[in-house]
This record gives sequence, C-alpha cells and structure tokens, in this order.
Amino acid sequence: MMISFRNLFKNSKSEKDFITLKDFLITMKEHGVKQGLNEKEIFYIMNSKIKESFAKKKPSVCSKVFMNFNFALFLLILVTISSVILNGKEFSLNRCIVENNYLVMEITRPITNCDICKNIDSFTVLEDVTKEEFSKYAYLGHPLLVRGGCSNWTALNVFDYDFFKQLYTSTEGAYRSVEEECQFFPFRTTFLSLQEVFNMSESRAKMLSKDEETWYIGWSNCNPDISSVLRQHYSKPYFLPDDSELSAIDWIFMGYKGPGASMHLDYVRRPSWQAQIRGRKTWYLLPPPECEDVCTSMNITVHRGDIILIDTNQWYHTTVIEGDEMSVTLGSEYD
Ligand SMILES: O=C(O)CCC(=O)C(=O)O
Ligand SMILES: [Fe+2]
Repeated sequence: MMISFRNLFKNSKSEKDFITLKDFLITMKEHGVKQGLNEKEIFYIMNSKIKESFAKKKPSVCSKVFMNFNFALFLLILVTISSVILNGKEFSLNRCIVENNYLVMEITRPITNCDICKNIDSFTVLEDVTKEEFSKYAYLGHPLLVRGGCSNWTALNVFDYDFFKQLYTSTEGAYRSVEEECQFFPFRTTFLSLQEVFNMSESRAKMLSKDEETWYIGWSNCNPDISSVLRQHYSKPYFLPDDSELSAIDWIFMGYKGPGASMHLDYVRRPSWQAQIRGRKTWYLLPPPECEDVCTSMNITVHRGDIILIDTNQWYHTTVIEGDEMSVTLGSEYD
C-alpha cells in the first residue's frame, strides 16, 4: 500500500503546522517584494528565518519525532528549491512558491474542507446576478460562472495582442518588472520572456497561416503604470462584495487553440476570478484527493464576456483553448 505524506499526517496536529509554514512563506515573500527585494534576496532571508525559527524551538521529548519530520520537510524544500535554481529554471515567488513542483505544493497545503463540493456536481452558473445574491455563493468554494459578468467592459474591444505589445514596448521598465517582480508562464512554448512573445513574427502572433505553431502564454503584471492603463478598461467585477479589494496584481493569459495550463493547484492566498475577454476556454476541475468520495470532477466552457470564479488553491485545474479565435483573459484574486 502506498502511504503519502498527507495520509500519514491526515487529522494530526501537523496539519496546523503546514498552514503556518504556508502562511509564513507567503508573508515573507510579500514583505520582501514590498521592500523592493529581488527573488534571490527574499529566498536568502526566508532560508535564514526558517533556520532561525527551527533553532529557537526547544525540542521536548514528545515532539522530537515531529521536529525531525519538520527538519526533513525543511531540507526537502531547500533541496528542491536549490535544484530548481541550479537547473537554471525560472524560480518565482509570486503565484507559486516553487513553480510546478507538485511534491512541495502537495505536502505544504492544508487539508481541504470538502464542503467546497458537497451536493454539487457542476459549476453554479449565474446570470444578471446581484451583489446580494452573489454574496450567498462568494465564499463557499463552489466553482462559479457569471455569464456576461464583464460584457460591458471596454477591455473586450481593446485588449488584444497588438494592444499589449504596444503597451509593454512603450512603457519604461515594463518588461523588467515582469522578469524581476512578476511572473511569466511559457507553458508549452519555448518563449523565455514576454519580450520574446512580442517579438514573434506577425504571422505566428496572429496565426495567419495553418503552418504556424500554436502558442499560449501567461504573465502577471505588477507594474503600476501598466495597471493604470489596464484599469481604464476593466474594473472589479460588479457582483463582488463592496469590501472585497481589487488585488494589485493582474493575470493575463493569451494564445490559441490547444492545451493551456496543465493540471495544477495554485499556492495563493485567495480565490480567483478570470474574465474571458476574447475567444473561448474550457476549464477542467478535479477535487483534491481527500475529497474524492464527496466530490466529482467538472468542466465548463467560458465565453467572451463571462467571468469564472474558482478557488484555485483547492481545485486542481487545467485549461484548453477552443476554436480558432485567440483567447485573452484577465484575472485576479478576490477576498
Ligand atoms: O487561464 C489559464 O489557462 C490558467 C489559469 C490558472 O491556472 C489560474 O488562474 O490559476
Ligand atoms: Fe492556476
């Protein structure tokens, strides 16, 4: 029988420690970014703080075994992070602490409360929803779709490849901020940066010939100059609670037909919304393994003008771009 780390510690007090470790890493990262530190500096401080906190703990007889596990976990995280750095791969502290490292993600995530899918087997689809109605669903963790939720945004007519290319090439420091503070997801392409995406041939960028290789990429924006332009064309989704803040970071995913993001779980603080600005995208969700008895997998196709809302920390998700039109989405987290 296979015993996973999670099964081993399910319902034990270690679950609490996983939450603490996750919160600790996220808080450290946020403080570092605010203070203008780069990723390597944040990583260095994180390491020394974690070491410090382990050193301060006085091992009691009954907690020795558990502390050994914590130390092993710490080593595992360090080894994994170091190997990612040594391999020269992108290591980012924004959306995922260690990108695409499912083992680290899996062992550090808290056990899901399976109420997120109790008695539901598909997305809850809302239309013309009021703020008051939406508030009944906002924090249940059920996957939601608000049909036409962004249909009045000017972004629908403005955001496209040329718009983003022009914005990023004409804004001082915009590419640098993606490299240094934000995150770039090449997915299945060989692009190394957003700048490379905007340097591809016109024919591939617009898929003008059938011979062109399809592409799909994503990035986050944390550049205030870019944000202020983007925000002239969209706003916080109208149905979100008044006290819910619009996060400073926007996520943009763009590209053509075929597989999008591969199946993953995110490592962020809050649930996410994503507005479909152009094209069509299908989302496939899987519940976390501990909820398999209660929950089912589900999928939905999001059309231009719709907004999808998912707690991507709890639902494993993957995406597929449908049709021949370019898919453009803009999203953020909500609280
Ligand atoms: O839009 C996509 O293709 C993936 C988005 C995603 O993984 C997310 O928003 O968490
Ligand atoms: Fe995700």
